[in-house]
Amino acid sequence: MKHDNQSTLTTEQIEQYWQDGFLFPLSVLNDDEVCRFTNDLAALERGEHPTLEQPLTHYLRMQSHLVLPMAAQLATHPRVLDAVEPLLGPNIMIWGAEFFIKEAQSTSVVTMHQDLTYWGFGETSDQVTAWIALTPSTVESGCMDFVRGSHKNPILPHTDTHADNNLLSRGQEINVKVSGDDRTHVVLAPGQMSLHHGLTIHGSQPNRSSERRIGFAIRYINPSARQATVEREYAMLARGVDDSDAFIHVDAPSTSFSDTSLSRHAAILAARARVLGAGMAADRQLFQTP
Ligand SMILES: O=C(O)CCC(=O)C(=O)O
Repeated sequence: MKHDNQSTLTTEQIEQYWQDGFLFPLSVLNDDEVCRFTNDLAALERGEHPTLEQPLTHYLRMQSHLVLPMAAQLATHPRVLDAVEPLLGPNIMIWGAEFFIKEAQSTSVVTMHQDLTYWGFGETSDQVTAWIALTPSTVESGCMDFVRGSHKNPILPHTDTHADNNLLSRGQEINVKVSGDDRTHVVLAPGQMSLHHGLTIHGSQPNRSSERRIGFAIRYINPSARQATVEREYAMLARGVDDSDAFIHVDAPSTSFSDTSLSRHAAILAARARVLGAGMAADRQLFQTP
């Protein structure tokens, strides 16, 4: 499918984002790029990578841009950053990047939640998530659902479910009933993306289609974001400068799973687990389930 690539947001789109807490669809990758990134992922899944200490999904699901050049390339893609810049300003950092893969006919879900609940940044607008579809993201394949205007709420109470089929780190679910009418289905074609605010209530349903649903989520922050739980936070500078001294900058990897990038990934994950796991029951782990 062909799309016209759009590199910046219009005034109406920017207003829409602040009004709704999300914006979509934005076309960011052309067909060749979608093909290249899905082929790169398929090669990794066929085992075309060095021997790893953890299963591949461990690296795909958490901080993939630290160990995979293809993930860093997606996260620093100029057309993605051009859409983020009007929301965050000229200085943009990557705080996290993860693949959300739902196999065909699978029960995997993402329960309704607000991202900022577990990020340690408080209720800031100095962050935005870009979610890029690499395969069709439809109601049938379990696209994301957003609750319009819900980013105007504070962080609301959540419950950890640690449910087997939940793709979130703690299986977290907001303690608010969200009816079908409240859900805006985020239907995206391959190469399109959505943007959402970290207070926007969102989640997704199982994939009932015969195709995999592959999304790549990038968590962007600007240098004004402040991590409450650690003194200096790790981040990768994607555009502009960071003069804040509040971040330890990490470079994009030049090869997949180099020894240096793997040890940095492990160190950052250990630091991040203290943030993401704050307040969690002591006998539980993040991503406890496969
Ligand atoms: O991929 C999904 O279905 C949900 C992703 C999500 O919750 C997020 O990117 O914040």
